[in-house]
Amino acid sequence: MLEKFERYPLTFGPTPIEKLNRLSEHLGGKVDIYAKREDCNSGLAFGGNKVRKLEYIVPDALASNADTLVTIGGVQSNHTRQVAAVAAKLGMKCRLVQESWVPFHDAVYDRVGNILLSRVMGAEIELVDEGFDIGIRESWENALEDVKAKGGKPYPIPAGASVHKFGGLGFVGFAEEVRAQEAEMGIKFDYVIVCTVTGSTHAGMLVGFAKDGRADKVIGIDASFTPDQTRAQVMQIAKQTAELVELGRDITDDDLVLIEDYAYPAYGIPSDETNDAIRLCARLEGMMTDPVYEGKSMQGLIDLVNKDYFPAGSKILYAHLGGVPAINGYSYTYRNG
Ligand code: 1AC
Repeated sequence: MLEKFERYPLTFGPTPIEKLNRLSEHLGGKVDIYAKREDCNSGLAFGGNKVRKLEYIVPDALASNADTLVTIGGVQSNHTRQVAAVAAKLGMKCRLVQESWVPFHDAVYDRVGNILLSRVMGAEIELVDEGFDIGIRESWENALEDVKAKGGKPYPIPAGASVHKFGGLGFVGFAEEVRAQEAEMGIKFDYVIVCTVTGSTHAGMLVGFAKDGRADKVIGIDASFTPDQTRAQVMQIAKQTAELVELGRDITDDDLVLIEDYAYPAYGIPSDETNDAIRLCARLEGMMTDPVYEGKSMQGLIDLVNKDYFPAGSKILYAHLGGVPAINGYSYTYRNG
């Protein structure tokens, strides 16, 4: 599906798929849970899902002769950290707008984790006191203008690399990669679980899995707590990506499954149940998840298995998107483990 698009390699290659035996057994052995480890996809500052997306965006950035990647996210954004790493790797400058998307006040929240890594990688960071919104932000547009005013040539990458024209392609590639791995492993996954916020990870998968009739088997777990906006954005990106890759059919509302039940109490704030899921997964599998993204999709996966949402015998692929560095911002929450 992606042959006609230029790709700039930033990842190690196909990401590993790991069976989570102890978690599957702990949940009653009714289903088989696997994880696809996007958190292990690259040597670029701990990697993650945005690196996969950026592989299809970087050729356009290079062709534009830009000298500065400009993007936006919350204070503990994984996306901004991955853009900073890619800029460093390419020898470009990086300007990050980091808004106060998360009402969390750990004393070191803006000093550790993702933002620490971005600073060490040389990104110029602007903290902006604005709340959560996955849409196009004035602060980001101002940063683009500011780079120009100072004689630079900015390349705009929106939040999560999501509403970029090529933002969905990386995760179309994820679906193709899973199909090849299924063939090697001699199995087929019945469901894919993915955390959904800005939308292009989910949208790309949806288009990629639509090719073999599995779009509605991609189960998005909303972590935005603004699900209507997230749903609309996933649909918009999926439709546009479907056209771009010439899927041959439109994406419709029936293709999109987004479960809203686990994003509470707010974007970036873990509930007790999210924290329980993070601890359970860490203690059974040594697999770390985080309080913003994967902790919530892990909570959703566990709860859905417990509620028998998946028929017995299902094979479930949990997409680990690589959000773990954010956990450092929550040191007080996990002070006793
Ligand atoms: C919200 C895009 C998002 C990030 O890391 O900033 N996942």
